[in-house]
Amino acid sequence: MSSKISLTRYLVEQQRQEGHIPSQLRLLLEVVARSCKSISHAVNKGALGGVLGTAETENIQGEIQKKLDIISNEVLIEANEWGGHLAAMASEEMEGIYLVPNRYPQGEYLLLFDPLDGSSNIDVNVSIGTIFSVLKKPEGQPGVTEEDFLQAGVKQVAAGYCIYGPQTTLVLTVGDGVAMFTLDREQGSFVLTQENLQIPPDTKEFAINMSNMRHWAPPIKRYVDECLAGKEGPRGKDFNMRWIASMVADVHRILTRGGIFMYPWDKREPDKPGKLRLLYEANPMGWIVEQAGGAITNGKDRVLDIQPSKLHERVSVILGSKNEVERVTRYHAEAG
Ligand code: P6P
Repeated sequence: MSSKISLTRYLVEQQRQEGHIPSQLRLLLEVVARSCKSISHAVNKGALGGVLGTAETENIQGEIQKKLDIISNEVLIEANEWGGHLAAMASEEMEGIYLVPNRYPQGEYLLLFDPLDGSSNIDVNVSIGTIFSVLKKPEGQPGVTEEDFLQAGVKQVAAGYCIYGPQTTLVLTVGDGVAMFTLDREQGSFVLTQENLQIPPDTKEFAINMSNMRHWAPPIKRYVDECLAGKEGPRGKDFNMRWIASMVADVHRILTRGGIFMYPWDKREPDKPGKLRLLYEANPMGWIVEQAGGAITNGKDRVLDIQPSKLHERVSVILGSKNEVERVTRYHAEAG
């Protein structure tokens, strides 16, 4: 009988073999995984749990919060604040950072998360997810400030997401490839179901919100027009299109079978580089994609090299199959 490898065993073996995961980081990742299990339980209850609909409040992004946005944020805060592995947290749902209360021991890690990405899909029963990123608190100065969170994506020590779909699946990297764990509801534990995921370098599937076409910059328009031209066009092959409006679900598909995901700059908000957030969406998803052999740029530069200037910084995102991302980047360079 093939022995099931739990998340705990996987992390212990990673710690033992690769030295990638100090004990404090392993503990942190297990607490985050348990938080995702609780969020999955609340999401799966839906109307039966009275958790659908809006909370009549706005988050820092000016977006109306769903009840589950707030529940998920609270689950992550309450589960992680007492363990002694964190110094502070930052969330898409909160304006400022959350310092671990003095009554608890302080740790050396910083946890950033989008507690429930794709909220517009909650009430229509389409996959949503939690995205998380772990940084080390900079050495030296006592206490924690927002500045400590402003680290480039290459500084991450762990990144992952949990998708709440037909299965609840946790996807994780600590810098040694990408592993996938499926929640075994009978055991109540995440079981390793795939490791060393690899994104095919080529694809016939692109993901973008086509309703924004008239707002795109020329290089994006050129790339999508060529995909739409199909085998009679310059690409010489037909393309398929997907857009789930849930980054976690689109990225999960790309990790599983390849593809390119684009949320580019557009002229609706010319002073903003894009819609997605750098610290708790693009960086964790970008590291996972790179660890699986894919690529992520903002059209010009590698996203993980970007030095953040503020906590809720936004960024243009082009990620997925390496050869397609490089093509889009080339089109930006040719456009000057
Ligand atoms: P649009 C969800 O709100 C999100 O941040 C991502 O998960 C998703 O890819 C994108 O926004 C969808 O945006 O403009 O198509 O609704």
